[in-house]
Amino acid sequence: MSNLAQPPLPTDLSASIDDKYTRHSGRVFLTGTQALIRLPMLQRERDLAAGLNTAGFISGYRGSPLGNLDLGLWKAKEHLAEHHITFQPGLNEDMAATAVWGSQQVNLFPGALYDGVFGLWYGKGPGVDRCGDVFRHANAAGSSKFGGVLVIAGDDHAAKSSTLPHQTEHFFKAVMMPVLYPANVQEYLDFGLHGWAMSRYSGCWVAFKALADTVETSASVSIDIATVNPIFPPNFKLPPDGLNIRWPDPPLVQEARLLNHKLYAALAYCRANGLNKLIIDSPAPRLGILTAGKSYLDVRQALDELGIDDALAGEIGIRLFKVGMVWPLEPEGVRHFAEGLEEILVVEEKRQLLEYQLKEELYNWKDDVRPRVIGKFDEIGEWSEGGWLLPATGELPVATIARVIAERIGRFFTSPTIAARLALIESKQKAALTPIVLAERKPHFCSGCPHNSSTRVPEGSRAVAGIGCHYMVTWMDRSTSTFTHMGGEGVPWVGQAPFTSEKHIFANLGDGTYFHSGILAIRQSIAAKVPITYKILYNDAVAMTGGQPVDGILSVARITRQLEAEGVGKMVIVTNDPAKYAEITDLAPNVPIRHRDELDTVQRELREEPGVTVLIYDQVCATEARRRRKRGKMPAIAQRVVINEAVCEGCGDCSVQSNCLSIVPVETASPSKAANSKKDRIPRSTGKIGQF
Ligand SMILES: Cc1ncc(C[n+]2csc(CCOP(=O)(O)OP(=O)(O)O)c2C)c(N)n1
Repeated sequence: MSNLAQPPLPTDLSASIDDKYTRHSGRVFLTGTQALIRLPMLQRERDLAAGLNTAGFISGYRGSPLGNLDLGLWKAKEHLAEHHITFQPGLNEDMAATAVWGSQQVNLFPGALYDGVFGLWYGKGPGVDRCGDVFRHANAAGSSKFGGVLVIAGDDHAAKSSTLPHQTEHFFKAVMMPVLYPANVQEYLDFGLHGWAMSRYSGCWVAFKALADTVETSASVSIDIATVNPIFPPNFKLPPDGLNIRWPDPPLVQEARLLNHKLYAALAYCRANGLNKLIIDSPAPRLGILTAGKSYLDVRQALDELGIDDALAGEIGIRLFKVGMVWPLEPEGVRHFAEGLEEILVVEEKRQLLEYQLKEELYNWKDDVRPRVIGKFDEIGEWSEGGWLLPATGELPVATIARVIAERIGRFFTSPTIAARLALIESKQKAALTPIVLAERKPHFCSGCPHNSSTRVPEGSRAVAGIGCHYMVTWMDRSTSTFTHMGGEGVPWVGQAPFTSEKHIFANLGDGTYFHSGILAIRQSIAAKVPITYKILYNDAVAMTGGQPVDGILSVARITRQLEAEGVGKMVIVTNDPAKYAEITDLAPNVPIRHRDELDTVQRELREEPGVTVLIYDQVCATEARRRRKRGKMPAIAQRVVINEAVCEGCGDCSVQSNCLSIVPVETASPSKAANSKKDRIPRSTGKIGQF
């Protein structure tokens, strides 16, 4: 599909599941996530081969599309240990980045056991946003000579699994961190190794964009460490004291080093190693297409669907340039690419990053070389709603890219084939926009999920949501609206309470989020003395991202003691299993334990209390419970409720009460109450209710 170098075919055809981490040459089958796990092992192998005794340090925080990375790293524990790689997840992204910063300081002090420690940070877009302060400081401080830092940012352009779409390149530009954007799994390995080499050479931390579309794909890739051979630019003059981390290091000196040298060193590295490259050239070039990452693949697909192969592209006058380092944009390569072109179409997802940089590189360059640059807008630059050429919202469909390419080449080249292909693409796009199945399948709590019960609020009250599976309550008829980012739960109330006649609200807060940062939100509410009840939904798992444990020690008892020390008012534990508390002796004093059947009463009591109160809802995540039972770590369910079809009148109340999707309506010969009722709820229900 592309001109990217293809790895050689294997000669040894034996295979095992562990090959991905143990093979030293040839090809292995990897997902993007597995490539990120193998990558530090390859780095250590490369270093050893170069006579360096290095170690690796990985830290970060989970979140899609990097939700499974920590699970994979835990599974690969032995392989990582063999390669002297330590994985220590952060309590949150910021703490993780700070720990990675530390990995670059190892060789500043006596006692270092290694020549250097290469660091790897990971997190999803909102986690990157959270790290502004630490990234700015740590990038200015720099990498160590035989360490280097790679910052893996998981982006979700279409908010498929996020509360907002995100694109992190602009953030990295703000903290002046060079950004690599791999297009496929092979480039995860190649750019990853280049990233560390560039980081060591330039002293910068190096960002690495991992999009769901690439990190969640798999491919057969080459893991030969010899395929990537970093070249340190021979003609680039480094300052005598180098660019790496040191101490002491005054702020203005750091700023000057970064702006005067480090970023230029990164550009020189990019140039010397051909990270940006011309993929298709033409003897008589007219239209250039500049693109990167996923968009590069989309451009290739668009050309393919238009029936334009590389040879025809050259004949038509198309030049295609693929950018590997999207910020800062290396000028020599793009100027060379631009020379002789009439027009350049920049194809990139979301808000423009390459387009502005390209214009900057060309504007004052040569009076006679000034190709038109279009991308998000055409040359008329209509800044009006609907004026976009390649829209920045949502995802950029291949059909849109194909249409724009066809239109732009249509000015000097037409062919019946392209016209026919375009018509086909457009009709397919139209058909895709008209769904055949109109039913929407909204995500819902799992059957047996404690949030089915815990997220109810008593009549007359309302709740606010937070990040986690429980966020889905905002889609249900449960008086719960608005939410915050992870760790801000309930705090908007601090800015509302003084200005409203409303007396009290409930705020939902998952235990994973409490541990990540949410305890600070509670502290803020205590400081502001607002009347609020935090419902800490203790399901003993970071459920939404795959059921990971919190990254340290947490228990209901610990939470009660922490919050008592913070100064909260009344606390109550509500649980499906009060009996287990007979053995728990380390709760904070005066914390009653109530059965979940009393949830409504408890909430009515707490909303009358002054200040910040806390309800800890203790019931294990249903999916986690299923896993534990399967592994023999939790007793089997002793009691089940069965709905007998023969006596069920089909009132539908079991569905309403349990909120459980596993209760399936069954049509029987006898009439159902619900079908006759005004509400016309569910015709007839039957099913097993486990633990809901
Ligand atoms: C800053 C940030 N980091 C990571 C995420 C990804 N994320 C979404 S939900 C979630 C888990 C929340 O767990 P918990 O609070 O225990 O709630 P549960 O899913 O168990 O209901 C995470 C880590 C995010 N949204 N924001």
